[in-house]
Amino acid sequence: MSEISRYNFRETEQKWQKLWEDGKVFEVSDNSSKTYYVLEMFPYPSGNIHMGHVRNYTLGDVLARYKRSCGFNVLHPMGWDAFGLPAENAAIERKIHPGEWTYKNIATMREQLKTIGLSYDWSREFATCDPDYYRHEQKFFLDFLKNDLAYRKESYVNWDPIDSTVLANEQVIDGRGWRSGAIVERKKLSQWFLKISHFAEDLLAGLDKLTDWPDKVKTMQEKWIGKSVGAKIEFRIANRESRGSNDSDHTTRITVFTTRPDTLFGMSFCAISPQHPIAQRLATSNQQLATFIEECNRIGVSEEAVEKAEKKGFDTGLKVKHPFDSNREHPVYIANFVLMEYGTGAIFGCPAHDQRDFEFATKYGLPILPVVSDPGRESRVEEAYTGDGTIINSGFLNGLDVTKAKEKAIEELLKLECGEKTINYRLRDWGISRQRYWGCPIPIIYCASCGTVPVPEKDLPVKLPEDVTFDKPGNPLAHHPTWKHVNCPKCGKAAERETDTFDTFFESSWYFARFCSDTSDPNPLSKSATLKWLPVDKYIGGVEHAVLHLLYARFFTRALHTCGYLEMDEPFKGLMTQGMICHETYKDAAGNWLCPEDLLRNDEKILDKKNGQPVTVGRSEKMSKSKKNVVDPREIITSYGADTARLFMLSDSPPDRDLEWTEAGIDGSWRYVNKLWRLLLEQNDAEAEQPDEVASLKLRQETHKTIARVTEDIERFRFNKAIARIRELSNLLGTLTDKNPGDAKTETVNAIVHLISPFMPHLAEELWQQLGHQDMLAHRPWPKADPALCVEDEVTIAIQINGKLRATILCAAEATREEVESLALSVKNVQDFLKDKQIKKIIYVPGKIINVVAV
Ligand code: ANZ
Ligand code: ZN
Repeated sequence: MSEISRYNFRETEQKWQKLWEDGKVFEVSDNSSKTYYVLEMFPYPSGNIHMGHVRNYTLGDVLARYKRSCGFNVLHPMGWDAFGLPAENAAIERKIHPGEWTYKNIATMREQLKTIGLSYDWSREFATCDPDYYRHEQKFFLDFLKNDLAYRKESYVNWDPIDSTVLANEQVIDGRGWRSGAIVERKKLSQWFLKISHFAEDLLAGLDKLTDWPDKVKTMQEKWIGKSVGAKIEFRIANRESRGSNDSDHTTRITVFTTRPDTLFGMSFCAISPQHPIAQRLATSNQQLATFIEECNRIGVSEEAVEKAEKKGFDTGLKVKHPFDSNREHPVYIANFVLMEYGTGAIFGCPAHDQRDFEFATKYGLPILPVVSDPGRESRVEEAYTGDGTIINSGFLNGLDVTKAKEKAIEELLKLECGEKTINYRLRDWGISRQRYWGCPIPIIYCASCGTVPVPEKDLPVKLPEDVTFDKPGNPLAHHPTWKHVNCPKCGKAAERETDTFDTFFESSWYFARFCSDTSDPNPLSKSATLKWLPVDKYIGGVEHAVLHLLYARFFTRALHTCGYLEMDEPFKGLMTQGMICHETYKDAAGNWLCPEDLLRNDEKILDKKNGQPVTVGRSEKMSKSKKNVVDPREIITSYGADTARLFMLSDSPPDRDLEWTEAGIDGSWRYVNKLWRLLLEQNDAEAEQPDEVASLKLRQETHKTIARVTEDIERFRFNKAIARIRELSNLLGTLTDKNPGDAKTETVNAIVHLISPFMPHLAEELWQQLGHQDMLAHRPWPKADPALCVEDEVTIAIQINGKLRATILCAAEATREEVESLALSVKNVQDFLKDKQIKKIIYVPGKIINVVAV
């Protein structure tokens, strides 16, 4: 037997990475129509890869490699989501240009990604900050304008008065700007919007067809779209100041949106938003009211902030008439909990059946009249009843149930011409203007004479200027001495560019489609290429993108379809959301977080390396810099190799679950890699003897069953199970010491090498070569299981009745409990014994005994 050398992962991994790259092994070919598109959410080039990236890309890589070996023409590209705020922060903090910082990071991260051995087609790589990429989205924007899918309007934003910038809702923490700490204000700004609301119904209906998406993501999108069926009701203002004949609707009526027209008789007030036109008008002549509105504006614009704030109202003195009873009049309040951006910006309040209205009515001493019978009324205190019931105290609606009463109320409103059925969506149009430098410039010019003028297509791209400074707060594009000054494309007079840039979600809304064509293609989206590749067969990424990114991409696909660029509506056929990577947390005696490297492991004890003090071990949490429980993938790959890291990531838990990173786990994977190396090469070395027929058949059966199961497991994204099955087969091979299965061994060895190749591609290629094969494993077809060798084993099961053996049956070893039970109960002898008895319980010992307890 020749000496088997130790597995040298460093040399091996580099060797194969180079061979794959030099041989352009993973470059997509155009010669096969059997296509498969695997895509992982592309990274933001922050500087270094983290474990979450490694998991995400490894999951995609397994699928891509597997599908390729199944004969698919696989598209598996990678690029960079390269615009964004961190680059500007780096510019401020380190005085480095955002572009330079970004491209440097891309170079670093590209090299780091290459050490993982991912089967990307790097020829399609791009960064979204390349003018060659963003010029296309400037063109899309112009097309959206033409197709009435983009518009400009004044809207309220969260404004940070210190950084003089708009903040996203997520950047407002406890009412303060996340960076400056300044109290955030509401401010009215002119912003560009994309009309995602135009597709609200279609985006909702489309979810039903996404059968290969996780339910939780679909539910989140459904909630986000937030369809509410209800009614619009117009209330006449009873005591308005007379203004003569040119009264607008705003001075004579208040229109509300309600989902509960059945509760109209329980109404006790109307409330309008502080930003409602009536409120604004009244404030011009009422200082107290103006102050109240100003206070409301300080809450910020997010629904959450409004929800949390104490409910407050301001009585306008106006009264509205009840539509069903002209004798009733109700006060009109301005209330801080009414959002201008939802429905009509006005409500009617029914305190008995809405908790917020209840609190409001209690605070301001307004009547609380129940109109839906409440079975638990006696016990309910200080609480609105929101359940179903029979309508009471409601004139012509009395006696109806809630659903019927809603219909009847709407019928009546229609007759009275003061209301109608309506559908409202929570989904708002997407505000895409950002007062930032490091984003795609919005291709618009403002001219004093011509107004808003789109940049002519021939002048695209509108490129970002290179010479910018970050020494002043606010947007560097607005400060730039020359950039924004242009001549109006229409009249030629001096005009100014839009200095806002697109929200960075704009870039990630269509990158998957750009990957379909060669980067040299001057068209943004080639029809034949997108028809060939889209929708993406499997999209893999974090569940944190369940709404924004994934919804925007679905919207963009529809919008680009409308504009004639694409032929389909859904971008992602299949979606897989991976779990997080977690790790234990550690704190020193003073309560400060400690990194895993700061620890000294002494027997059972864990001590602080600095001072030998005991360390408190906390629960496992998502790896994060703030808790210092991160493990750097670069270190893992340097000390164990990429395959070991991949193996651990894939085998520890199912892809959609959280993964617990442990040193013991990575060590275990390392040992298995080495064991497999020796085991498979040893088998190859064994001398030929007279084979044992029984052992041979048994091994062949196990091998083919494993092929079948692993194939099925990969198809179903059960990578951890697939690996467990391969381990079982390799264990079996390792225990075949006294029997000689002959050639079957070679077949098993080859199968194992093949089956591990999507998971541990370097190790597999090297083994394949060491076993004497000339070709590359990446070019070989996936092994096929022989069905004749996959028949399941049968087991004999004893059937007992009250503990006494009455019969035996033969069952497939894989049979479920239900199958075994029904088979057992169908046996004649068993039926005879049970004839006059009643079955109390059936106890099943899998694969052995079934005991029927009967009296
Ligand atoms: C009267 C009423 C009576 C209501 C009742 C509820 C219960 P969803 O389901 O989320 O669509 N509403 C309408 N517009 C609003 C706004 N701009 N800001 C704050 N609240 C608003 O909720 C619809 C309900 O939310 C509407 O139905 C309205 O209150 C309130 F027993 O009208 B309801
Ligand atoms: Zn002009």
